[in-house]
Amino acid sequence: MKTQIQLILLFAFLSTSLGAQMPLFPTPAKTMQGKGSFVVGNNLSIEAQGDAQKIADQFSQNLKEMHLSDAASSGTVHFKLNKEKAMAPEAYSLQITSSAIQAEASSISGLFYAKEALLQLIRFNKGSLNACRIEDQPRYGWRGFMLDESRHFFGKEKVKQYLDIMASLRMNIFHWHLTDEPGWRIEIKRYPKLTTVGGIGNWHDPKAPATYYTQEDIKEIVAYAAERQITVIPEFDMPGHATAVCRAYPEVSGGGEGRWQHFTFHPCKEETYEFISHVLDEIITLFPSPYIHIGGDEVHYGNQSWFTDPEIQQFIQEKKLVNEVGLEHYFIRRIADMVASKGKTIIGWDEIVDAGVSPSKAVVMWWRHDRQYQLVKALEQGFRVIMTPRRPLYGDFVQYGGHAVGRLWNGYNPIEDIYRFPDNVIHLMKNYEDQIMGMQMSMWTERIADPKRLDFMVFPRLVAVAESAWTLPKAKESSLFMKKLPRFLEFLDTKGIYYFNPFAPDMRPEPTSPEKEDLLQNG
Ligand code: TNX
Repeated sequence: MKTQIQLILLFAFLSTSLGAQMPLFPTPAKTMQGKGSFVVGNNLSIEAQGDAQKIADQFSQNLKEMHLSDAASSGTVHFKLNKEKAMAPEAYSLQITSSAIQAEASSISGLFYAKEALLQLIRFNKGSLNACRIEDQPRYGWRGFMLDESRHFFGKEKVKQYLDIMASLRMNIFHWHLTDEPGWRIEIKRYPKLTTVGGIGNWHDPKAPATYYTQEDIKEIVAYAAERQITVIPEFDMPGHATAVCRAYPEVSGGGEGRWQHFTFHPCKEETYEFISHVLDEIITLFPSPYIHIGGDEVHYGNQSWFTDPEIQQFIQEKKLVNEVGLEHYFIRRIADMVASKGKTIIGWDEIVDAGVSPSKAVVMWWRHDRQYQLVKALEQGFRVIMTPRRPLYGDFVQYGGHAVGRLWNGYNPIEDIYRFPDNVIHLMKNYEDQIMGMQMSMWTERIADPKRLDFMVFPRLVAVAESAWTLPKAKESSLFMKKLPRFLEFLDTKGIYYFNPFAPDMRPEPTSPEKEDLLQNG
C-alpha cells in the first residue's frame, strides 16, 4: 500500500515536473511523456474540418513566418473541434506521436491555445518534438494586461506586438486605458475637440502634438485582437482623471484649480450625463466587449470645487446625498445604470464597492493592495472581482532593488512575487472562488515615456503574470519556471524587445524616464 502511494506520488511529481520543464509558457496542467518524436520541417500536411479550418489556416501562416528545418516532416497535424466533448472553457489537448499530431478542443479559443502551445514547442525545440500528451485548461477566465496610453502614447505597432505575445502566453484580455489627465486618445466623431485639443500633451510634455487612435485604428486593433482570442476592454475614466476631456469641453468640467483644474466632470449638470452618454455610444460601437471600464478611482484628488460650488452644494442637499462622497456614489450609480441600459456592464476600480451599485451591474477591479478589506467587502457584497493589486501586479513598480526609477511601496514587484500571486490573498477568497474572474498586470506609464522602457518594465514579468493567471496551482513550480524562463528571453531577443534580465540584473542599463523622477514611495 505504502509503495503504491509512493509510486503514485512519484508519477504525479514526474508529470508535473515534465510539464514545467517543457518549453511551454504558461506551464500546462498535465503532461505525459510518449515514445519517439515528430519532426516539423518540409511539406507538413495540415488537416481540419469545419470551424477548425480557421485555426489550421492561422497555423500554416504562422509556420511560414518561422525558420523551419529542411528535414522532411513526420506526418500530419490535425486540428479537431469537438463541440460535443464539453471540455472546460478554453481547454485543449495536444497529442504528439511519431507519425501525427492531434490538437483538440471543444471551443475555438481552446483550439487556438492548442495551436499556440504547438507553435511554442516547434519554436523552442527547433522543429523536433518529443512524443507526449498535453491536457490543459486555464485557472482563470480573465488573464489580462492593461496599458495606459494616456500618460504616454505608444501607437498601433507596439500594441499589435504586445497582442501577439499575449496570445502566445494564452492571455485573453487587453484593458486599454485611453483617457486620463494628460491626454484623450480615442477619436469621437461627435466631439472632435476630444482629440484635437484633449489629445495634445502627455505626462512629461503638456504641449506634445496630439496623439490618438482614429476609429479606423481602433477597429483594426479590435479585429487583430479578436483573431488572437483577445477581448479589448476600453477604459473611459470618470468622474475623476477626466482632465483631458474637461480641457477640451470646459462646459462639462467640475472645476478645480492649479494642478487639479478640470480633474473631474461636473457631477450635477444634465449636460454632463448627455455628453458621457453620447461618447459611450461611440465607444460601445467600436468595442464589442460586454464590459466598459468607467474608472471611478481617486476622485478626492481633484474634487475640491465640489465643496464650494453653490450649484453642487445645492444638488447634494436636494438629492439628500449627505456629502461629496455621496455625490460621487450617485454619479457612479447613474453611469452604471446608463451603461446597463446600453446593454453593457461597467467595470470600476475598487472605490465603486461603496457606491451602492447592484453587483449584477458592475465588476470590481481590486487595486489597493493595502486595503485587502476592500477585496473582501466586494466579495461579500456579491461582486465579481478582477485582481490587479499594486503589489505585485503594477508594472510601474520597480522590479529589482538596484533600479533607480519607478514606484515602491514597502518594497517592489520582482518577478518571483508575481509568480506566487495570488497565494498571499487566497485565504480571503475562500467560498467566493466563483466570483474571482481573474487577474491582470496594469502598466501605468507616468514614468514610461518610450517603448524601450516600456518593454523593460513589461518583460519578463508578463510571462509570470500569464502563468499565475493560467496555470493550475498544482502544476506551478517557481524554480522550474525560472529554469526555463531563459528560453522565453531568447524569443524576446528575436523580437527586438529590450527586457530586464533577472539572471544578470546589472548587465543592461535601466532605461530612465525623461523626468528622471527617481523612486516614488507609498503613494
Ligand atoms: C493609481 S490604479 C492610479 C493611476 C496611476 C497609478 C500609478 C488607479 C485606479 N489609479 O492613475 O497611474 O496609481 O501606479
